[in-house]
Amino acid sequence: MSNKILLASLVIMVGLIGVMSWKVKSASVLGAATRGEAISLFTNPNPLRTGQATFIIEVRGEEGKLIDNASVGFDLNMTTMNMGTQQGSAVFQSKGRYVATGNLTMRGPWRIRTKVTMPDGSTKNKDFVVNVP
Ligand SMILES: [Cu+2]
Repeated sequence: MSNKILLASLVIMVGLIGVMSWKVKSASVLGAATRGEAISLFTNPNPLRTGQATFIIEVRGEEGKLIDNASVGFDLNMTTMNMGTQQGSAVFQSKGRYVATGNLTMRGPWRIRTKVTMPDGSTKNKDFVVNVP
């Protein structure tokens, strides 16, 4: 094999590995995980199904630091019709994660609205739309 072909194959392999690792990182997180302040949502089960579901809300502050002393409120309803709003406070678990539960009584699109009060008193809201197949 010539050096040029070897070099070309190496470049392609490194490129492929880069694309693959990017896909793995972005697979399970709903909502952008950025280096700065961010609210992310994980669900259990994933994918969702009708019935009880657990919503894990992860809160990051500046420079992506996990925030343990926030206060996290949520409400839950369908986007396409009013099913009655389920709401409450998510309970702190660990490492910037707060847990809420809800009852997904129907298939279709549901909106989880989060209301986060950071330790410094500033507030951040973020909505997530999830589908129950
Ligand atoms: Cu409905």
